[in-house]
Amino acid sequence: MLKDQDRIFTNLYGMHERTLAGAQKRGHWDGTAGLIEKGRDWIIQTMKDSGLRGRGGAGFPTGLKWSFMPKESDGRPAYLVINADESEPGTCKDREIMRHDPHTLIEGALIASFAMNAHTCYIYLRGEYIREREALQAAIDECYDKGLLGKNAAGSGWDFDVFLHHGAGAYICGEETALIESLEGKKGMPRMKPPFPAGAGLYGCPTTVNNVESIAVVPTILRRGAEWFAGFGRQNNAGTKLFAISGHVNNPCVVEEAMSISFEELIEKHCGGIRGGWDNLLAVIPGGSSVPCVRGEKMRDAIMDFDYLRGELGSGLGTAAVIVMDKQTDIIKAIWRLSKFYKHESCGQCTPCREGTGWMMRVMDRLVRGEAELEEIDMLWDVTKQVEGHTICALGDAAAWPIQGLIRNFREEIEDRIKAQKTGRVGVMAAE
Ligand code: L3W
Ligand code: SF4
Repeated sequence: MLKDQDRIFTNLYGMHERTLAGAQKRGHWDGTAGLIEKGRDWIIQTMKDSGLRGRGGAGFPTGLKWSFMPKESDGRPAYLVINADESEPGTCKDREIMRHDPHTLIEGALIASFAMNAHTCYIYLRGEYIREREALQAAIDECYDKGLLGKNAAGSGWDFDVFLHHGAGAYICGEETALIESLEGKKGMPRMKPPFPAGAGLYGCPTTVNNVESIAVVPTILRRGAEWFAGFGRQNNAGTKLFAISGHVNNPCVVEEAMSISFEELIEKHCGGIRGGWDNLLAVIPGGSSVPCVRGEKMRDAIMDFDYLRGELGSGLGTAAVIVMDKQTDIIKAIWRLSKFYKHESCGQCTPCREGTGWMMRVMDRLVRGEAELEEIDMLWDVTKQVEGHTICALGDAAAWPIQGLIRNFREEIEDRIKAQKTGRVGVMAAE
């Protein structure tokens, strides 16, 4: 279990003051100008050496991403955009940072922006995050008052401004290019990549979009050293990580732990175990709704990191939103509910996603009722394969993968329901 002194987020539960004075007592904004003085190359190299991989779902190496930004300005301004649109079902970790530890994020934004030659940072907040906006804005105002933002921010010689931008509740605006479109005042529709935002992002300028947690950990990594951070977790899966555990555990929570902790330890140490005991565990979605579910038996010894969950279990760490389902769950209905979500959130600009999400949801609807033919299971699998990898953004994949996980892991349950329906043995709950 991670020791208290190794936690980056020291106020996750709001037990301490979230004000500037409180944050400074906990070590934030300590020697910020000194870190900046060490220069861009040092900052980016330290981030690379730390092994930090993006905390928004894709796990792309943060230092490498920063290095894609032009070293010298070509006349265009550069931007840092912080993705605080946290909308992935099950995911509520960035919310805790913004509510209780907003200064970690603002200090990180200054350092990261300096490293990428950006004088401006936009924080794009999910529409429903009202309290988080208030907490962040209060922290930003305090920083301007004390000279930590604005001209010569924190005495670093770097002029730096931060603006909050509130979304309007569309999941797709968490996709980085849809977010950029929305920030520009347009409808939030993903762009084709390449070009990647580092080449042409906000207003056609070099832009890096990073998740809240990715930026909030930066000051501590630089203060404590790349080696310290890289010392947690397994190779290629470094650091500490926020896990948001929900569902059928005795104590759902958001907790910072070492990457690569075992699932069993995570649940036993922080969540008081599975509701009804381990024998009652049916399934787990280990990384937010976009990754495939895994059968409970396979999860107990699972290692909670990018490579294990993807390589060994065909799932993923995603946003590290761990959704636990016990044997009282109708797993077919649970995945149908996700299908409904993705159909609703598809922006509709590419055919496989616009049409495919509707198709998948309608077949899922019949599987929930058992009112389908057995062959339709394979047909549904084929449809997911037609969608996966054939769309502009990852929402298409995200709609396909949960269904693939269901068919891979719970085929027998789907078949049993269809057979039971045919023999009139079951009145199955309707998908509403
Ligand atoms: C320059 C290259 N930049 C990649 C950058 C790219 C992006 C990052 C990762 O989707 C996933 C998705 C969701 N030159 C580059 C380059 N980049 N190659 O690296 O890119 P990518 O394409 O791997 O992922 P993505 O499009 O950012 C994110 C999954 O995360 N997810 C997340 C859901 C929701 C939330 C939330 O609510 N906060 O994050 C969960 O699994 O499905 O697969 O910046 O520009 N050659
Ligand atoms: Fe829009 Fe879906 Fe295409 Fe993404 S995959 S661009 S959400 S239609």
